[in-house]
Order: sequence, then structure tokens, then C-alpha cells
Amino acid sequence: MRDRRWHATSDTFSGEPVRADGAGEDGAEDQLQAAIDLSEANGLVVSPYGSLAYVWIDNAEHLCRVSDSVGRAASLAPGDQVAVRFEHGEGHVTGLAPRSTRLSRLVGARGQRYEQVVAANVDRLIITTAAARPKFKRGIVDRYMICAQAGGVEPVLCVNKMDLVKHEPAELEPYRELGIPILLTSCEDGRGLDELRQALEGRFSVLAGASGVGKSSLLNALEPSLDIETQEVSNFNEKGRHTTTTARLYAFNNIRIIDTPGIRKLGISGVSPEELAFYFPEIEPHARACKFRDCTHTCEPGCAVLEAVETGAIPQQRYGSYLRIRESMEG
Ligand SMILES: Nc1nc2c(ncn2[C@@H]2O[C@H](COP(=O)(O)OP(=O)(O)OP(=O)(O)O)[C@@H](O)[C@H]2O)c(=O)[nH]1
Ligand SMILES: [Mg+2]
Ligand SMILES: [Zn+2]
Repeated sequence: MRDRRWHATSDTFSGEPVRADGAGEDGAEDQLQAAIDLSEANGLVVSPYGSLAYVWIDNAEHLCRVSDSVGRAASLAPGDQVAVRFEHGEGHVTGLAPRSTRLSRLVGARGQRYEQVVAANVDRLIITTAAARPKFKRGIVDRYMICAQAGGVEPVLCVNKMDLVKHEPAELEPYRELGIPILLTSCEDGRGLDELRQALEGRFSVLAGASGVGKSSLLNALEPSLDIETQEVSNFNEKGRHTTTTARLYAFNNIRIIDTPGIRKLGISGVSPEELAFYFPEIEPHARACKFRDCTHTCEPGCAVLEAVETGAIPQQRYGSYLRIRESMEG
């Protein structure tokens, strides 16, 4: 079981799950071939691109071919440290170093789900939401907080588009109680951007959240020369238009950050329904006190979690989230 709160964990390349696309059989051998020591890495993946990848090597970006052994063993993610060998002027990614942290999600159809690493080796996840247009969605925040813990990444909550509301969303209260850093920003009036810059400086971060919340706009606001494409949210349903389609790493002013495409749903990878309660820092201490070890915290006698919800020690909002996520994992 992982530790409480936001401790970084590490894993190794051999911890990569066997993929559901048929790569499993030879997977172990491919992983051995593809695995390298960090000291052997000479490139940093900027953006994977099918069987190709944009890689930074010595301050220049190269479009490289991903060798079969690497491609079969794992899909590359921005932030991956790789070995690149040049042959006849063409770069080949021949090895992948262990990932110290990862932001992952579960993708694919039922029965064929697999882990997709969205960002590798990052130390901060900026969970980006909007105060309005699209409306604040706490479900996505709770899911990203779990993914951050599972991947050893420190979460920061950024509520953008604060210019559109008079007060911060009331749903922020449980996160304030938890002590997770919260930034209130606006690309329109510039509020919170200095704090965001400070949170990013000297670190390697990833911006993630629903489409249209302003992830790319925030990067443009911090560094206008990036000129990343952005697009208005739909007037009809106030949803984003999925403008960013591939994750990409940017570096400027001592900031390294990955912009990612907005998501509709976030499947949680690497956490079982039985472990879920331990990924809610305010539920975890109570879960340890339940009468039954396999307590689901829904109806059991002697459930300390239900008791704590009753007394208000666990906010109803977060407990409701636990129930919904658990149900989606089991369904
Ligand atoms: N009012 C207001 N609008 C904003 C703010 N930030 C971004 N927007 C607008 O919101 C829209 C969506 O912004 P994007 O930066 O494309 O959003 P995104 O999160 O990158 O979206 P995807 O790439 O689809 O995931 C654009 O029209 C922006 O101008 C803000 O702080 N306030
Ligand atoms: Mg974008
Ligand atoms: Zn219980």
C-alpha cells in the first residue's frame, strides 16, 4: 500500500505493465532489450508521434524513429529519457531509461484496457480546471489527485478563468482542508500568473484537465512566444473543442512543462478498488480502523469511514466521489 499524502514513489522500466495489444508474449525480452541506465540516455522525448518521436538531443529537436524493441515494450511519453543512435543521419530511439514518476491513465475498450503514460519523470501535476465555461468539475480533480499519488507526482490545483466568477467555487473547500496548493488564475486579467510561474520554476510539470479550461492559454500567458493554438469553447454546451491533440514538452525561463490534450474521462490506472480508499488522504486513516479488512465502506457494520462521514470528519463531497469512482472501477 502506498503511503499517505503526496510522497514520490519510483518505479522501473520493468514495472511497465504488459500491453493488451499482443505485445505481452515477447514483452519481457523486449523490455530487457529496450531498458537502459539513465546514464546511457542522451535524449529527452518532447512529443511521441506514432512510430516516430520528437526528441531533444543537445538542445536541438530531432524527429527520430522508435526502434521496434522500444515500441513493443512501451509507448513513449513526453519526458522520457531515451538513448538515440544516429545512422546515416537518421536518429533511432534504441532504449528507454527507468521512469522516476509518471502520470498515467487507463485507456482502451472494456477487457482490453491498458495503461497510457501521459507524462514521464515529472515532479508536479497542475490539475487545471475552470471556475466557469466549462464549469468546475470536482470529479476530474479527485481522479487526477489519485493518479498523481499513484504515479509519485505532487498535485497542484489550478482554477483558471477566475475573471468569469465573483467567488471561488464552493467545491474547493475540501481541497483547502487537505492542504493541496491551490492557484486561482485568469489569462484575461492576469491574476495568479506570478504564483503559477513560481510553482513551475525549476521544476518539471505537466498540465492536465478537461478540454477548454485554458491549459494552452496559461502557457501562452506565461510565455507568449510559444504561440500554442487555442480555441473558444462551444457556446452551445460550454465544452472545449479538443484543440490540443498531442502532448508536448515546452521549456522556457527555467520551466519545463508538458501541455496535454483535454480529456473527457479519466480512467485510473494501477489502483484497485480495494486500495482506493487509501488514495483519499482524509479517508485513509479511518479506513485503517474498520472492523473488516475488506470493508468497502458502503454498508458494513463497524465501518469507521461511514462513522466519520456521519460526524463530518470526512467531507460528504469526497466520500461521494469515492463511491462513484469505486463503482466505475467495479462496473
Ligand atoms: N475568460 C477566460 N477565458 C479563458 C481563460 N483562459 C483561457 N480562456 C479561453 O478558453 C478557451 C479555451 O482555451 P484553451 O487554452 O484552448 O484550452 P485547453 O485547456 O488548452 O483546451 P484543449 O487543448 O482542448 O484541451 C480559449 O478561447 C481561451 O481564450 C481565462 O482565464 N478567462
Ligand atoms: Mg490546449
Ligand atoms: Zn469501512
